[in-house]
Formats: sequence, structure tokens, C-alpha cells
Amino acid sequence: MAEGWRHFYFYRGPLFIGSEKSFEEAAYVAFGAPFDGTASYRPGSRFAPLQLRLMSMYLELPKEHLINLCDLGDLAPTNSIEAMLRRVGEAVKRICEAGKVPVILGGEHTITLASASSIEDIDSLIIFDAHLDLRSEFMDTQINHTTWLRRLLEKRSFREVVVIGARAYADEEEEFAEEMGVSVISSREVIFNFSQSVRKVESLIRDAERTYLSIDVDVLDPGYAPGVSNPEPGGISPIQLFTLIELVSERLELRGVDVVEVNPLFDNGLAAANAVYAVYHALLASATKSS
Ligand SMILES: [Mn+2]
Repeated sequence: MAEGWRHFYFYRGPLFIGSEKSFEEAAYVAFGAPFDGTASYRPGSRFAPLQLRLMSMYLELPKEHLINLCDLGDLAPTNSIEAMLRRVGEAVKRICEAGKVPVILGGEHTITLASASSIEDIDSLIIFDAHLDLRSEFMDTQINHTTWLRRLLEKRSFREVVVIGARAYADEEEEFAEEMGVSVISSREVIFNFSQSVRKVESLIRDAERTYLSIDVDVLDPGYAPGVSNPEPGGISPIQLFTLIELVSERLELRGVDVVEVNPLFDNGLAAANAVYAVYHALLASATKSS
């Protein structure tokens, strides 16, 4: 092969979970949504997709070849939240129409408003997050990383919405959660009574079939994941997160996954590494279940 030397010496840049599958052959299709325009504390999550790919290069992920994934690259950057939500929604729709599962690399959590709205036949949402993101508005805007879940639940309902690892929220968010039947499992519950929280998750998802999994990396204790935009002390551990992710991904059909809020500007590498591992565990559990 005349061009073989180029493949031997050069490398096109890192891909998420190191996967080089084409769109046609892939079961999972990843893309980056590099947006942090509504950040209220510290911006920087726009750089996460790149960092998650770079981290993918250095992690040894057992059986990663079983994850049939294509990395499309990043959506074109924009400073408009409306434009980014349109792009995310359109990309997710196209990927689902092709019969594949979208994997979105945030960016801030607001992008989940577009992705979860664009997948029609999901009956449940499983969210790992320190926050509830159920505010009615924040810092004079209606659509941002603290309100997206409220905006979503105002638009459509699900059989089950579970937020796991929560510990930082306002009264109005707790009230809205109760009113809408959102199930909340606090970080203390997970930390002090892990087996009970496993049983609680199992029981909550008993009647669900097809789910969207959203992983906000600030669910982890900042000691495990310092590089996030809104660190909240008192978080769960990586092994607790991975075990619960595997449970959900084995029991339910994953129709969409995202990982959000990694902020490489404040990271020592751990938030990015844990984010890659979290998605890896979801996809591997899902892939090996159906094969
Ligand atoms: Mn959060």
C-alpha cells in the first residue's frame, strides 16, 4: 500500500473510547457538544469533549473492542444556547433515525434538554447529579444548566425520573420534584447504605424499559473529580457510580447517554478519567447484554 506509511507514522487525533468504527457499522454514535455559555460559576466545560478523547487514549479499558462506537467529532461551536440545543436535537434525531444510540459528550448539562426531548420512545430518565436542576429560573434566564430538567418535565412526562447522588438544591427544586414525582436518592443514602440504594434503584426502574442516562460528573465527590464547573462536597465514589450505572444499563435498554460538566480548566485528570470510565461502563454493560 503506497499510503500505508502514513497510517504507520501518523495519527489523526484521539477518538472517544479509542473507537474507529464508521457511522454505518456502529451501534453507538458519540459526538461532542462544546458549550458552556450559561455557566454561572466557572466556565470551561466547552473543552471537555477534546479532553475526554485525549483521556480515552491513556486509559486501559478492558474489552473496549466490544463497544461498537463511532465518534463523529464535535458540533460546530456557538455562543447561543438556542442554536446549540437545535444542533444537539437535530444530531440526536438523525442518529436515532439510523437505529443507533447517541452518546453526547458535554459541555454543560443544559444540552440534555435537547437530547432527551429528541428521543421519542424513552419511558424513563436516570440522572446522576449533585444537583436537581429544577429551578424555575436562574440569574435572569429560563434555559440554563440549573433549570433544564424543569423545562424538560414541563414539556413531556416519563414513567420514571430518578436523580441519584443529589445533595445541593433549593427548596423550590425539592418541591417541584415532589410535585412531579421525581425520585431522588441522595448522596448520603448511596454512601452510607449502598445496598439499600441498589435495591431502591431496582425497584424504581422495575416498570421501565427504555431509558436515557445522563451522567453529570459533579455527582462524584470533588476529591475524585475536581474538574467540574460546580463542585459540591459530599459526593459518591467512582465505584458506587460505576456499579449503579452498570445496574441501570443491564436492566434497561439504553436509548441515549450523555456525560456532562467536566471542566478541564480545573481538572487534574480525574474528572475526565472518571467521565470516560462512566460512559465506558454504561456502554459495555449495554453492549454485552444485547449480544
Ligand atoms: Mn450538576
